Amino acid sequence: MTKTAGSLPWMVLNEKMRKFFVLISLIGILNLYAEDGSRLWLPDSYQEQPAVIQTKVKSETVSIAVKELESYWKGAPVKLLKIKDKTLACDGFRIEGDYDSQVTIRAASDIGLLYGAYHLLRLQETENLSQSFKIQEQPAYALRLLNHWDNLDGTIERGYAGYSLWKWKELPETISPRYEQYARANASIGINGTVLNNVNASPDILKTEYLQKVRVIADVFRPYGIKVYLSVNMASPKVLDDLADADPWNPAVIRWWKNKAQEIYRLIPDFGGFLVKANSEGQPGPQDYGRTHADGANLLADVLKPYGGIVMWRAFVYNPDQDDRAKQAYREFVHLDGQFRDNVILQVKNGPVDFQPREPFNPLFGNMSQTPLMPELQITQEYLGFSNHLVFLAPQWKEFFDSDTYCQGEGSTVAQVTNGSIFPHRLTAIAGVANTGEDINWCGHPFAQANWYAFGRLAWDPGLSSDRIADEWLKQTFTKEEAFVAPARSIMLQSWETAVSYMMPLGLHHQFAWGHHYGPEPWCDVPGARPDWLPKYYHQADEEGIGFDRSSSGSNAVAQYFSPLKEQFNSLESCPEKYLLWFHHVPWNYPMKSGRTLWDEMCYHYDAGVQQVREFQKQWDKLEKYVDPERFRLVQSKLRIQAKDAVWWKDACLLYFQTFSNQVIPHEIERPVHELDDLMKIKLDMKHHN
Ligand code: BDP
Repeated sequence: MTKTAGSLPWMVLNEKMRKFFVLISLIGILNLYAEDGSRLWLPDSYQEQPAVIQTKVKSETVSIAVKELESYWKGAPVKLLKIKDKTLACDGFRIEGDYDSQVTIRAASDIGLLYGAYHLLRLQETENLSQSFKIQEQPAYALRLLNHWDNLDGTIERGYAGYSLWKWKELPETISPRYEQYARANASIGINGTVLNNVNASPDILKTEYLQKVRVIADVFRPYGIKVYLSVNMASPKVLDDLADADPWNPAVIRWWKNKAQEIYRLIPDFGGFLVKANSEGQPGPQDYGRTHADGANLLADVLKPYGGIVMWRAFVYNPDQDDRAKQAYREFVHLDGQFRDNVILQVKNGPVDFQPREPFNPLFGNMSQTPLMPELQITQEYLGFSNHLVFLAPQWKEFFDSDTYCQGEGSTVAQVTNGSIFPHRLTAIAGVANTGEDINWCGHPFAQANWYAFGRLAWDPGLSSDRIADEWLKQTFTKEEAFVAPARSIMLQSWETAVSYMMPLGLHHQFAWGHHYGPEPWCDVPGARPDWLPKYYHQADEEGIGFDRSSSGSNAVAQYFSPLKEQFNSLESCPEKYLLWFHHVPWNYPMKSGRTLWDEMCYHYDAGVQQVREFQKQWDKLEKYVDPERFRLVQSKLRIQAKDAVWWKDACLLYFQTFSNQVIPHEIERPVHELDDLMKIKLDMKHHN
């Protein structure tokens, strides 16, 4: 549009026309400005004539619902009704009506009305709403949380979108406008809680000075239905107030936490609770004093209980002296089942190792019937190309939610064992490690926003398909034009498998460069390093073959799964190929289902990954006319990085593993363009990412 106006010969235009075109150009510029990605998926086209919205409910939350609908709803008058209805418990809502005559949103709570309003706007942007409609929605998990790994100095552990959104130095006096924008974005997808600080928690967060800052953030978030939680360091009483120890059984320690809880709730009456990483990767914890995880969690649970707070105790634990890191969480936690207070929930990463490109589900799911478990997913792409690679994570999370644990026979999926339907726990929750930062577009890569969006939507309803989520996100974020949406959606839906192929196909895992986890370093050897932090520990490549033997003849991690899964994973023949090298050490010449040998199959996977990224580039370039130049170019240049990185991954892994397999790379596939020696010299300077 601006191009046409700009290319007209100015000299021939009269004054009126000139003004008109100046105006059009300005609108064009403003539009472009608006497409810096800061808008996220939220509606932006204000209407001159506000929609008619009726309600008798008076609250800040409902005022937001009214304002959003007045500004963006283009259909018939909307009524917001608060009703008593058991089928609408929690945050649910019902929407009935007709786009052209009358729409009614009913909910049992104010936040339910706000969620209903956002849902209605989402439908307007993504569906054809001319018919009458009736929708009822209820979230699967009661608590839907983001975890920020943000440090108090403004850096973010594993953050790839700039510094933290939380401006600790400016608070409590200065309130960044982004706090409210953040709350609005989260509320629009049903997220209702946020842990503000890193799980590797600084004790300082519990100082009065910081709590006053936290209070200000909590005040901004409250009308959007978002509760604030904090990560706490178990050594806090010792570090902050010189107590002799931090033993959870020490009465002075108990008193300290009691007083702290009281102070917090005086400032923030609806404070959500604590998230704890204890006795993991060097963090202090109850085991330092011979106590168990349950002792530590229960201490905190007891002090939070009178105020309705909860404890999210992480099960991410492993020690270098164990034979298999993947087994440890199960070993440390299953025997504690039944020992936790009812306001404790265990937060468990989706897989048994650590957010790898692909992992089987963590066997703790389904194995602790007396204790609520909450899945922890990683939205930030620590192990998937940071904010450089386009990787849509909904398919990864769907694979996890839909995995059958068999804990109560067939059909006991991870989603069902965690959402309260198989084990009827009152407390149900889910967390995602956030990918936001102060970058103007929030997440670094324009498509990384889709992962924030997908997390919220799946936390609300894990039954939604990846396809539907991609479709919704694209239509709201870019355009509804099918000629754009269909190919862009297809890129998104393939992108995770693609990344798995060029990084770690067939169950390979943790082949990352030391520390920052960006590129490949399967050869990595750091003198004195913990063995379980080195790729060799995981790939176990030798002249015979490759892969970690977790079968009954190896570490026997398979035994932690229910039958028939354990038998299926245990046998080389029945183990799904996508997990093959996770569970087995497989000979290079092992015949795969395709008829190729394992070595050839690996080569084909790496190559397919590279070819797919090239295909994404071609597809994206064809979409130029549908996308504003700013986002188009940013995605284009990120895809170039991704294509280069994919070749880097392929060459590094194949050339290195070839030194064991001693076999040729099949002649049909693209030849390496690097020398292994050169790749082995690469040392990225990634200080900020560590
Ligand atoms: C690993 C990250 C590390 C985190 C840790 C955790 O590399 O930065 O602190 O997980 O979740 O994935 O505690």
